[in-house]
Amino acid sequence: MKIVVVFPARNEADTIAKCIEVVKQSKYKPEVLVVDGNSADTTRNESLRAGATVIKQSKGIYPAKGIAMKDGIKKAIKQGADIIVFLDADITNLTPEWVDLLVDPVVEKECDMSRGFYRRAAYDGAVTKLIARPLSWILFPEIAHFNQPLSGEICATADLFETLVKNRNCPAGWGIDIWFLIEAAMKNCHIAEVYLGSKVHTSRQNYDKDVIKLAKMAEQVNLTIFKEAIKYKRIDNIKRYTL
Ligand SMILES: Nc1nc2c(ncn2[C@@H]2O[C@H](COP(=O)(O)OP(=O)(O)OP(=O)(O)O)[C@@H](O)[C@H]2O)c(=O)[nH]1
Ligand SMILES: [Mg+2]
Repeated sequence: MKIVVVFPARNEADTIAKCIEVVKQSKYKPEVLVVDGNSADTTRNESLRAGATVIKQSKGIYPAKGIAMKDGIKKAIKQGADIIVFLDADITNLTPEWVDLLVDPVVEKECDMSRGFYRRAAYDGAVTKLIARPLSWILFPEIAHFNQPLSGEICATADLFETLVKNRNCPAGWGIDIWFLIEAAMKNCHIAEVYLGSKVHTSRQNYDKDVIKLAKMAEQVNLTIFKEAIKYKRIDNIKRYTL
């Protein structure tokens, strides 16, 4: 059983090497792949030094987490992956058990996809709290029970990921994480949400930059959910929800 851990990474030189070293200690002895989004820092060299394979993101648009994840899936499948695990590359308290906890239920065929959830700092997760969860409750009750519908910690069989990304509506940007969740749920996949403890990641260093980033994220997540709602005929009676 070959497990490949994929880190989409853009300017994560401070954290990526440690993340790679940590996941390599998982009981699954995964291979590690970094999809570099044209980082201006030493992300690429740090990743190679830590023993990962590095590929360059295929399209030069940013933010493009969706493109990076799609590229990662294609490459991991070429490498012979049976199971693919995505993790964010900016996590400072990652442990090997995160990989084990995400992979266990997929290996044991308890589910087709597993997703991490965690305790977060009060200021963290604004787009989750203000957009992803309320819109899920309104439009996709199938996923309303997920604590972290925008979690970037996602594990699934390579077969499932390959099927999902064949869809040409697969989003290029921040919508990808909830898109995987909605699409898998609508295919009646079994999806587990696995508790990973607390998540500490490097952000919130510059208020203005963060707000601009969150606004873009909010726009892309909204767009993804509404496109899915149209696709699954959930918003023909949207008036019902207006105040
Ligand atoms: N290749 C690639 N990776 C990206 C891109 N945008 C984000 N990432 C990576 O995707 C992961 C999640 O991005 P973050 O910026 O941490 O997103 P977030 O955790 O929702 O936001 P913060 O709260 O600011 O950390 C990180 O590993 C990023 O480096 C991109 O355009 N290309
Ligand atoms: Mg982050």
